[in-house]
Amino acid sequence: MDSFIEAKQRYEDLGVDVEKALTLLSSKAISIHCWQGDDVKGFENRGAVLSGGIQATGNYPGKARNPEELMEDFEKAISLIPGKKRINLHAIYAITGKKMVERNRLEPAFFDPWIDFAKKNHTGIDFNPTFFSHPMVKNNLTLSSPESSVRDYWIGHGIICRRIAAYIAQKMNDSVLNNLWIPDGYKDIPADRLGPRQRLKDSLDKIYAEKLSGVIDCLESKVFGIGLESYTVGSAEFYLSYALSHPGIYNLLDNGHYHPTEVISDKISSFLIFFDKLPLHVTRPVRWDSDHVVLLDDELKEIAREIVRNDALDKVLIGLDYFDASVNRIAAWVIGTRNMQKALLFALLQPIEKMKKQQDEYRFTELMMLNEELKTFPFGAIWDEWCGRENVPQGRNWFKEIERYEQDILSRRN
Ligand code: RNT
Ligand code: ZN
Repeated sequence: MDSFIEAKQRYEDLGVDVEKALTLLSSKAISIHCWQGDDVKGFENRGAVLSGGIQATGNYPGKARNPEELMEDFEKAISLIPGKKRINLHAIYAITGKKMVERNRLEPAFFDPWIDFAKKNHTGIDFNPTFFSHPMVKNNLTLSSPESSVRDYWIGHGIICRRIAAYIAQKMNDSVLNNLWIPDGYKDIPADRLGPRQRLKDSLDKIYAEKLSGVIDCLESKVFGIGLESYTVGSAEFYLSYALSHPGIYNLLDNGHYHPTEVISDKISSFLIFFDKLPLHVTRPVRWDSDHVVLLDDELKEIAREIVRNDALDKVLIGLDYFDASVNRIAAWVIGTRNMQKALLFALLQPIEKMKKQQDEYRFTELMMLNEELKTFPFGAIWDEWCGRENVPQGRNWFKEIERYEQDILSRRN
């Protein structure tokens, strides 16, 4: 018997509608971050190194060196990933030709090649201003700097990036998530915690003053960065409070931005009660915010279960955020994105109503049993079927394409 039919029967015996699960999975877009392709370097060519307390470690050969190579690599990755996709851009990926353009002078047209790329590949686009890897980041400070010239520079960048996002939204006839993350913080115990946060609030008010259509604004908090271990201006409480007091601005959860034993799966339901959208950065922190490639681990499955069982596939905007330079970068995209989708499928194949009922009727033993049995259900056969229907390689067959691409294209770069 066909292994899909057999697997489907097992799930249907539990009351799970497998066809409905596959339809829902096909309709959920994952926003794939362009910065995995070149270790968060971008195209500015100002010789700046990655700053802001984040780090891409490793030196796997063949990284993309220019827009053409990054797009070529991205296209390869996209061809091996099933389902709906969005591409997530950062301002430093502006295509300015040979011109060196200041971040507060970026023009929407610098993103036209990306718009063409997205249309050709049938993806959406998301956007991020870049507040790091730049000489105007003074002492790791941007929007909260005590120097008004520094703040003004970055406010200008924030304003222009929202306009770029609005331009992309209009050209794509789709909304664009515009996520703001700043590195601002201190290595050692600050003498003043309030001042920087007050200045950040004032800067944000200026950035968000303009009403724009098509842009979904969000703010990303953090607990610490490398070299910024003692204090982060844009903390979880700061941005949550800002978002709650500014309708239309959302709080993004990056699962690498909390204490090591703190998980975001438990936070999702609370956000869903108070916000109509919840953007995520899905990553894998290993001991710190290391941004390892997303694996199909327990927390990823729990995040997916929270999204699915709370009927929040439309509300939770899933974006990925990792940058591993120690492995084939295209494979990193494919593995991480497919894992996010596997986790969603795993969640979609759970008899949710049955399990909620078990909880409400205090049948905890039965719930524990079912949860454990589901772990060894024939999930792989359903996954392979979906990949086949989506016209991408099944199982590990996609890796042959990576090997060929590495040999034909990546090995020629140095
Ligand atoms: C940094 C944040 C942020 C960046 C990207 C490149 O800790 O997670 O989202 O990773 O903007
Ligand atoms: Zn992030």
